[in-house]
Amino acid sequence: MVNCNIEIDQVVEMEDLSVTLGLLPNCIFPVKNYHSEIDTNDEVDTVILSALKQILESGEDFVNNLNKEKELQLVKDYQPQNEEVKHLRVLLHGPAGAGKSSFINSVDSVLQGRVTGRALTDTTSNKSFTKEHKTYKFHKGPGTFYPFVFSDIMGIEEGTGNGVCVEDIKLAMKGHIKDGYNFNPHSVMSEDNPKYNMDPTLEDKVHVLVCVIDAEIFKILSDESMRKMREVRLAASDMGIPQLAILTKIDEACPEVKRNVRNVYKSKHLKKLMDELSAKLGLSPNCIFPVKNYHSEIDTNDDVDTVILSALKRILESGEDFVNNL
Ligand SMILES: Nc1nc2c(ncn2[C@@H]2O[C@H](COP(=O)(O)OP(=O)(O)OP(=O)(O)O)[C@@H](O)[C@H]2O)c(=O)[nH]1
Ligand SMILES: [Mg+2]
Repeated sequence: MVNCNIEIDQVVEMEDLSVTLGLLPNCIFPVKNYHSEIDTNDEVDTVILSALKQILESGEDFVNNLNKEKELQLVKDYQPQNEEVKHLRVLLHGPAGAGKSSFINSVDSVLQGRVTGRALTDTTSNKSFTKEHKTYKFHKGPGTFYPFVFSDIMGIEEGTGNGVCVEDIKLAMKGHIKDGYNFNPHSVMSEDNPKYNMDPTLEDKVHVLVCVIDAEIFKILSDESMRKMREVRLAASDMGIPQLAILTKIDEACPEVKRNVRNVYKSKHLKKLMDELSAKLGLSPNCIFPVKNYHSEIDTNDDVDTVILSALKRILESGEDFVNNL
């Protein structure tokens, strides 16, 4: 970026300067410095501020990108210390439509460096779209995978006979549910079901439980849905499984974040939402991560990658602690 003084009578074509300097025209700012004035004035302030704002934003982009690369490298280098565990298993649960499948796609997108959509998502229904238990591995290179997997399940819904049965989530946590099992909202999986895993290994069992919840609707979730989520949480606590939460759709909940995802940690509205969610779920605020999923984007970008990576990093750290203390 060039801080270029342009005399009023000296007409400098920005395009020519851009060619001469080899910089894009939007990286060049015409500035009139204070040099002989006694007082400041609004017009001069405005051109100076406009250049300063861009300078700061470019610096922030650079620092954010360094952070993103650092966190991405940590994820790429991650290997469970416990040699009995080839991969950590992360189970996502939460209300229907909260963004569980989208979060799996978002993690995949960050790791692949392009927007992917392996886990099918749904835009219209308020009933659970995901119906079966499915494990997602993430490609690291040809024929190799990251040492963590995500399990996607049916969403929690209000009322009996709707959404996943809480008892089925408990079975999933214990590793009893094989991939391809179609959840039945009316009845809990029985031991004679062919998809019932009688003898789960350490890798079939869940090492981190992540509650995925939509920032837009969690305040109006019924007491019954909250009760179901609490029951899952208490069962996980009994099993010693670490728990985190992801607050999705922060772009819809906060206009500042919609404008720029980087405002996520500055938004007072979001901070308030996180505190409320913390009280509702009984999870401490530092276990709740605001996330904007990739849902309509064509390309990945550093800011969205960064919020997804911070959540992913904490998920892996929690799982690592758990498997090291078995
Ligand atoms: N704006 C916005 N939309 C999102 C975000 N995350 C998910 N969505 C949208 O929310 C809708 C539901 O997302 P899903 O990922 O299918 O939700 P789910 O939790 O898997 O839902 P079930 O499978 O029905 O339990 C889709 O239309 C997504 O595109 C987000 O962070 N921001
Ligand atoms: Mg889903």
